[in-house]
Amino acid sequence: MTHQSDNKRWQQRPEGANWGDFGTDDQLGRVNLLTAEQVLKGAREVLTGNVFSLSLPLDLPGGNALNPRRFPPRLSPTRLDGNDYVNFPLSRVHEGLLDVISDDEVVLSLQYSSQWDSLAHVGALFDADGDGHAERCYYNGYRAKADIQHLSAVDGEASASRARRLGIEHMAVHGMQGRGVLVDLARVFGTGRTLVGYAELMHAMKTLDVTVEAGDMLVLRTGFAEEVMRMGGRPDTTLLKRTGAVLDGRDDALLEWIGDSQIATLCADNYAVENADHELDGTECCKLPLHHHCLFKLGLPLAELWYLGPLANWLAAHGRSRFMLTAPPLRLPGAIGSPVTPVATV
Ligand code: UVW
Repeated sequence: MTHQSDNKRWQQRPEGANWGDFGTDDQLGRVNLLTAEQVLKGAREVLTGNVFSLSLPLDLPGGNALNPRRFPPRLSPTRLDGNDYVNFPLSRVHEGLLDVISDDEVVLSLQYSSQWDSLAHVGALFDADGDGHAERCYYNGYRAKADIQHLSAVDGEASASRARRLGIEHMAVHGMQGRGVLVDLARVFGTGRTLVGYAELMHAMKTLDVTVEAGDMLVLRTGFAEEVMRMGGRPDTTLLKRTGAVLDGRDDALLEWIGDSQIATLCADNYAVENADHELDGTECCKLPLHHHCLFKLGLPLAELWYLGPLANWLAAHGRSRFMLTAPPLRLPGAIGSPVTPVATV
């Protein structure tokens, strides 16, 4: 069943989608639920002033083991007139000057390590016009061709991409601050691979006595990033595929709960949040059904590979699950994802 509309961008929206609910031209989706009230709720969780950085070092996991398209950052000096600007003595240019200057740049896969997915990351083929013709669409009916541009390489130039709509900068400008709620799946299920559907998530929340409310930033600790950290840049892919809980994006009840819960964001310490390793049997709509549901249908940003161990251990030791979470991505116009250094204050 679809929602009919005279919306200028789409005539029908996917089943279970919230397109239009935050406005015709909305580009924030569930991030709209990170209101001033949510920030105050987060601030009320600040009782000790202790701060936890939730980022892995951005050159981990190491190599391209988790995703063959993504490589560790490569730092290099900026250059001027043929000179590398690292330990550059200005006396070379102006005699007598004492200054020594270092300055660098980076080539970075934006979703290599601790990261946000913007709403431009995963779309779907969908007949938004209701004319029997499926097109490449993203959240709120934005279209691939006009809105998430891919400029192919011409005349030896590198190809370019630019999200004219739904780019990460919208999340950066909003601030990405609110009340974080941690569900420590590793504490309940251990650090071996466990598929977590609705029943398992509810069991974990009940066991840990965690309540999630509308507007919360849900944070799942599985132990995956801690294993990545232990591997110190030499990831053992076989072991990592057996490490930690992953959400079961094929579980409709789980997807329905994510829809009903009105959480603002879904953050995890693992790769992909959901199980990305299952064999396709030809019956499924999508390779990444949780991404499809969250990013495409609900405008609900996903975060991956956050480093949650120290925070989770501290919260458990103090009988808590809530904290103030501040996690702005880079304000990089047109980017599809972003590295992030989230900060939890307790
Ligand atoms: C993929 O392409 C698998 O993306 P993500 O890092 O969001 O899981």
